[in-house]
Amino acid sequence: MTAPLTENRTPGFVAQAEERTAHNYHPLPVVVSHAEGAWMTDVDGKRYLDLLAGYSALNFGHGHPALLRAAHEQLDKVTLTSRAFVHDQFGDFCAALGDLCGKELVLPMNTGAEAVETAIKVSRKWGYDVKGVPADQANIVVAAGNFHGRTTTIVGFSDDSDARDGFGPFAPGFTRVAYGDLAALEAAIDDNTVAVLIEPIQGEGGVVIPPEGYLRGVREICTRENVLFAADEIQSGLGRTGKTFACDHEGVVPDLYILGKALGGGIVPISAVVADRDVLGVLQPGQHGSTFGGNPLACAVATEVVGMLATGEYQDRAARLEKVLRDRLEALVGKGLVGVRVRGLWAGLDIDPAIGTGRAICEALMARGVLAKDTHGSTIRLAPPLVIDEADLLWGLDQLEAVLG
Ligand code: IF1
Repeated sequence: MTAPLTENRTPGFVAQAEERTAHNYHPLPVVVSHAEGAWMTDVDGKRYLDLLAGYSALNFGHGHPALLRAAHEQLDKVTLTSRAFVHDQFGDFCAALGDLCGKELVLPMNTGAEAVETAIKVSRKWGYDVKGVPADQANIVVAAGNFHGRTTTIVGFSDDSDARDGFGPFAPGFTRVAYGDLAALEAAIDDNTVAVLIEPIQGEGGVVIPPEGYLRGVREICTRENVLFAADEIQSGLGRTGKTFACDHEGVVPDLYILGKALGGGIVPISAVVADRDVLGVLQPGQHGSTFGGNPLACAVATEVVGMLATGEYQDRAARLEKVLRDRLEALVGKGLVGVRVRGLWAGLDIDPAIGTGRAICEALMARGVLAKDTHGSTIRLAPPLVIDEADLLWGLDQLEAVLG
């Protein structure tokens, strides 16, 4: 679709997209054509500050030079071999990611949901082969308010009716307990429990941070009960909260790290389950796989991502800017916000319903050149790229203050 830049090209693109796609999203009417760092530019040349960062898939911003360089170099060599063969990017990626996590083995997949499904399969097989759970009797404890992806297994243990209703029947073997409640979690564990699967901070739930000590409690209970602790760090991990992993805030090491989103640098989907040999070693050839899992292009970019995280500079930056974010947002409580939760460069804002819905606030922010996303009801999640300039972050928060005012 081409037209002179002078006229407003957005409506045509919006209508075209709406006409030819399933309506499983209700996107804001902005049509992005370019992006760099924390900024996106639409088809009419208007610039927007990106405070969503692809739901934390763009922790390093749009078009990070080192990541683009890694992608461009690999594009001209080989991009896909399948796992029927080895390739020269694979071992370096697995070693680098395993070292970042302090674990022995890596199982690469593509999407977050695939990695969560992989963690569920591996945990069950570990239960049967190692713990001695009777065949097909394994259960996994999950948290209320969870979001782990959109497959039917995963939505089957969701308590979000939008995500779940209409997609049954669902897989058995999951027990849901209140998030943050260690007594409920302990009570839900029985002899057939093979894993506890939780987000260290719940993203879709609106950046819900559990009580201090919760993650240590989960760790202690799982160790004592011989149950795997599977941490879904797909959104909370890789620098977002000011640490490499959200579990690091409590000094907790899970048995399985489930990673995705930013691992692909905002360029290519790659996810992974990272664990020691006593867990991932339960898999034998032919028992799990993926056409694109661990492909050369994704591994080349992800190895660069891991290298960037190994310096700690992005984590430190998120930790430093957390104070800026927290101070400005907490000052808005009672002035349009009724609740704020902040950890690193990640915030959940509860909008005063009297002011408007989360969607209405996001539309008003869009008119001011800021892009954010509402989650349930009147909560908005802010997750800028970790590379955002402090001045740009402050400008974005100025726009939020103006919209709430
Ligand atoms: C959508 C939510 C966020 C995730 C965690 C696994 C996955 C996700 C903690 C699955 C994915 C995405 C999915 C996307 C919007 C976004 C989202 F609103 F859906 F819930 F971020 F909060 N674990 N989250 O956050 O990863 O398969 O998507 O690669 O489905 O609308 P995926």
